[in-house]
Amino acid sequence: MFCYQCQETAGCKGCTQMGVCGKNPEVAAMQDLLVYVTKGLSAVTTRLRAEGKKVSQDVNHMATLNLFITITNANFDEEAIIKRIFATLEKKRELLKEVSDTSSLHEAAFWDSNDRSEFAHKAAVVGVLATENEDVRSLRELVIYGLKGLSAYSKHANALLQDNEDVDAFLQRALAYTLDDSLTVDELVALVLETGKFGVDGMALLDKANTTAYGNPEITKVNIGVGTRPGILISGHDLRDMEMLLKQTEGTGVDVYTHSEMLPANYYPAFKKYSHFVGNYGNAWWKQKEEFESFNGPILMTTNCIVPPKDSYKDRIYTTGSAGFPGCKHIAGDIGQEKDFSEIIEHAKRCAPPTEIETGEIIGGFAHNQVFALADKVVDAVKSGAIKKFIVMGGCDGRAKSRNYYTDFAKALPKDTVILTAGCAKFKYNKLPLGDIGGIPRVLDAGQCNDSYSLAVIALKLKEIFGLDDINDLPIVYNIAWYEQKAVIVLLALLYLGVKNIHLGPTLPAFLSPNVAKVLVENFGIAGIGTVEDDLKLFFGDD
Ligand code: FSO
Ligand code: SF4
Repeated sequence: MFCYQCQETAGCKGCTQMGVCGKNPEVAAMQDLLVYVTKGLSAVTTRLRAEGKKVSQDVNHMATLNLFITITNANFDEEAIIKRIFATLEKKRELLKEVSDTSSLHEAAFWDSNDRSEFAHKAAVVGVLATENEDVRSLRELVIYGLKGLSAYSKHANALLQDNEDVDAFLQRALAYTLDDSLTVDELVALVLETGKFGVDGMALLDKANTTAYGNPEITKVNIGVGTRPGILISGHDLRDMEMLLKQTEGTGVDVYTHSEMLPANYYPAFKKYSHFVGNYGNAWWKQKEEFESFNGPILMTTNCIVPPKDSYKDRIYTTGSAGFPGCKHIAGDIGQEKDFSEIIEHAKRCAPPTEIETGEIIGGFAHNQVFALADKVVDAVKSGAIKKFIVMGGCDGRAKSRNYYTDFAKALPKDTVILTAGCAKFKYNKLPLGDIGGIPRVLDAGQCNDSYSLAVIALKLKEIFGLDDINDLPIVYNIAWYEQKAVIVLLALLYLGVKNIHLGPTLPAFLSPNVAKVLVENFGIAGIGTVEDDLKLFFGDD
């Protein structure tokens, strides 16, 4: 196997024996093949569109779910992945018949097999290392990882019956381009930026889907303690699953708690009305081994990040959507269908209530609409000098000890600074007593990693209010933590919006070749992180 798509990749180079995430070589191979057949499908759909033919939403959804399944920590179930490969090949076979001119289509458009014993052999020659030139490989993978993140966000919007054909058409076109040996390095760099553009569109689509369905996030104090009744813990990012779970648990005597990236569900008006929605339990994804144990009840994983479960609680894990783990029950349900969570609810009734691990409250809900409502206050604080700078510290959390940097950095920040965050990175500092500035909390949490879109919208609004020409003239600096491929699309979206000098940590991606890293450094000022002391000097000078 060879996989280097996430920040925790072995030795900052690549996982070759076994994934640090727990992905084994067999699953890695089937994920490589699923990406390859999705590229083939995309080559066919891209040709169909060029011929003026329509591609159905079902096919768009197939492409996005396939990529989503291959995101870090989402799906470890080899059999489920093999089923997706067969379904994709079948769909590709059908669509290929509709293509008038198949000349010059890549081999991936034609590759087919009804025999799963051929899959491992094919997977071995179509993985990441199939591209020999390391710069071309780096750029192709940068695009593919961005597209994986975009697929995840698209899928969540699709679940709320929102689609954007332009985003899907781009996604498939870009994926097909990663097969194309005639593309120059400059063309691939342009494709990277175009991916960022569609990243903005994809996040905007999801923002619209979420806020249309559930209202605008609002300032909320979230309980982090526990109740006395059995509970279900819901993790991942899918708000439609959250809605179905809340509805189906109502009046059953079972409470609902969010975990990790589902925390922001607490900020939505539509979810607040459920009195059995108790609050958030625990921290970021990587602490689940301890926290799932002490939760005592069943856990529903709606997306990544799954840590291979311990036997002691494995029978309490359920997956749905893109998520999967062998031996854990998967709850089916396509877009537009009501999922049946009754088995999880019955399971919860047999369990003890959660063991309390924390008490108190955390505050969040600072997505664009809420921040705009506070705009006068924020602008006054900036004008008066009460707020000197905003630091965007969104992104992901992870196991690496080096990530304690973010806790130390947050603690050491000057008291006249405000952290803007989104994604699970916040768990490194959202329980610190950082206080407020004239009533404005010093950590403003917009929501999930996709709500980084809100941070961009806020930045653009501030630029307008202050009458600036350049987003980089705002008193905002970027010190972002990344882990998996959703963070890649967020990064590409920020680059597309013209944001410069983003610091990315705790390490730079292994998939950036030295030359590609140089392009990012020279054109966008991308940099890694140093020590807290050095970085504070860098960001704040002698202020
Ligand atoms: Fe975190 Fe996992 Fe949301 Fe990621 S829970 S790491 S960037 O899936 O998507 O922030
Ligand atoms: Fe390794 Fe990350 Fe790939 Fe898992 S997703 S195999 S940890 S690079």
